[in-house]
Amino acid sequence: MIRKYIFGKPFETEAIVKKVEPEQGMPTYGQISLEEGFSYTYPLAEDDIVYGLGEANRGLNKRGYCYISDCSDDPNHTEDKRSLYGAHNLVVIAGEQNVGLFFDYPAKMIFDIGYTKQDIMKVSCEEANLNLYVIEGENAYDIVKQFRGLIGRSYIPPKFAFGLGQSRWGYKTREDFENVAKGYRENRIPLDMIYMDIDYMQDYKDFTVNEEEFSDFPEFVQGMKDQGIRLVPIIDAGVKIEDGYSVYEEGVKNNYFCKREDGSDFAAAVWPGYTHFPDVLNPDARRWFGDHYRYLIDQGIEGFWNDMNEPAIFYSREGMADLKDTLQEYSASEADVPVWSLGDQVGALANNPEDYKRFYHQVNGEKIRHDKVHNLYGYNMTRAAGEAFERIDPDRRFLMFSRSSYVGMHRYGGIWTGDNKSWWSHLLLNLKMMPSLNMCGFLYIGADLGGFGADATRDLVLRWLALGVFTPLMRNHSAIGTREQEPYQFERIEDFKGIIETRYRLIPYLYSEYMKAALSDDMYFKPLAFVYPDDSFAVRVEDQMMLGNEIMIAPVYTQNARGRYVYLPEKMKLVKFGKGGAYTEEVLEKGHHYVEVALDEVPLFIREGRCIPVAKAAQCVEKIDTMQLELLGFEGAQYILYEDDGVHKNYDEQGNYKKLHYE
Ligand code: MIG
Repeated sequence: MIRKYIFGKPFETEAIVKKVEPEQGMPTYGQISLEEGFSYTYPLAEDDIVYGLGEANRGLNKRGYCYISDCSDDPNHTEDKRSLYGAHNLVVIAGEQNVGLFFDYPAKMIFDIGYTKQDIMKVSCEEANLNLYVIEGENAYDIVKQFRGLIGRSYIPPKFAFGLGQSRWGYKTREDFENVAKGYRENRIPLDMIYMDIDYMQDYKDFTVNEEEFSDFPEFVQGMKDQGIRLVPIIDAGVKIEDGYSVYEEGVKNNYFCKREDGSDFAAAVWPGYTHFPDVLNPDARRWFGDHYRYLIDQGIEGFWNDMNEPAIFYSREGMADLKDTLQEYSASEADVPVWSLGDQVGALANNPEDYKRFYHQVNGEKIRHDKVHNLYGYNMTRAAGEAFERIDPDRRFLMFSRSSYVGMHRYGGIWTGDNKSWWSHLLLNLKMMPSLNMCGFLYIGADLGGFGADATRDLVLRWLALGVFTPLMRNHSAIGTREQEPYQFERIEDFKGIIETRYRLIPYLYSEYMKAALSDDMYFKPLAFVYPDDSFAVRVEDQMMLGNEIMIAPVYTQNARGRYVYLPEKMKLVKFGKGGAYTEEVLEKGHHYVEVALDEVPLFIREGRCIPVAKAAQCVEKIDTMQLELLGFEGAQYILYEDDGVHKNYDEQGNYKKLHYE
């Protein structure tokens, strides 16, 4: 049962696709106050669990902290952070009373979930202009499924996007990319994608390629494809201000950039120097920006990642002018320079909330200040691309994922979780975030495996890859200046190869479960609580997840551990995949177990009475032989395999399903 309540004059975010007739009056759950902006208060019972918030910090159960939906470019995801890159305003309270709440509001929103007062959840925002959806259901899982029906089908990538991707900020020359391909292929390690970070562009200009390095780009793209590798370029939000650069000139001419109050184009410095932001909330500008992806598609590109779309700002002209004034005052004065506050002032230039009040969008003839719709920017940049793909090649799927997002963007692309660090705690954060993202519709998801910032160690990369085996987006990415972390940079490359081969062996199953989840508005990663709601141990487990309908995963996330404790809510078969196609199997009874896991192993647990298909490893997704599948699990079980060509959109055909029997 879904009820909609309208407060004030909401901005239509288009997060929801299903029409719900609004109710009169106030919801029966919780207390609403419209005295100072908007606030919603809900008393939490002792055993209530609060799920949701998608890409947010900390645990699966959000109780006990305060989170703020305010899309932020913050590369330090420490435990005290309240905002990350996304804004996913769904919370689901599970307990005696089960209720889901979606606050469809595009600006900053505060979720105080038992932080100020332990037993009170208070959700608030500055302006009482929003749509509130209240979902009643039997349990949290049921509520999530209803919510997913409301927001529309999740994005489906091409099948090659289930292969491994290698990335690093700093690959620049043609040779750099060729060396990555060589590093993989010479060691016979599977690989499907190499990501191109900002250095492939000419002076960081969107929709350009550095001509000197890539004199014949289509030939280079094709040469990689011949090795089974797709190149996936990055696109940044800001368009460089430069005379003669056509994207810039078109945008200026047609008023497609975000403007200041006085009507001039707003300038923000990012990688290219000063840039303008395409006004992707304006349908005409969105169409124009999206059409530019064609430039790379025409050269053989089939996928993209959208970055810096919170949008991130290093500094604005206004911010820089203020700072220069301050510095001048200091230099003219005899008094001591307050060094600490000077440092803070310089730091505050970047992603300054004041800058978000300095530019405007044009939406359906209305001028809207950016801060009032801030959380919709990344969503609409990615939507620009998604809508363009529909026009460019309506039957074809493209790979697309974004850094910033809002609910609704899940229909156009996936997300990666941004600039994590090579820390063990971030491996665990990666795991905990996945089901929450699924609740909000984001299925094609993953973190930078091995960690983006800071120096990785061999064991961390191996353990993180062993989790990445299961995330739909499996990509090793790292920051410039950090230790190189491609598999071939470490000793005993065969250990990396073994783990990555296990991914490829599991792709028929992972893809099939992804597709089933996407096609029925379901989850790919579920908390144990959603499958075993009556098991009091299972409902509190946050470091193990259900994947699809057959398996549970329990990655190792501590350094120097030889294994870990795992809770089995029912009898399961533990399968440990090792190198060279080897695996061991063991049936374990319901209960707590210590499971040994070597650094080169990938464990998974098959539920009683079920089985999964496993293929032979291959060098890329296209080479996986899905006619030769082995079944693992329990005798007598059967599995319905979903399979399609992985390229087109004929998802709903009967022939895509095949019944497999374990005999
Ligand atoms: O200011 O393009 O999150 O993945 O490597 C940093 C360079 C900009 C941030 C992205 C990261 C990417 C990096 N970008």
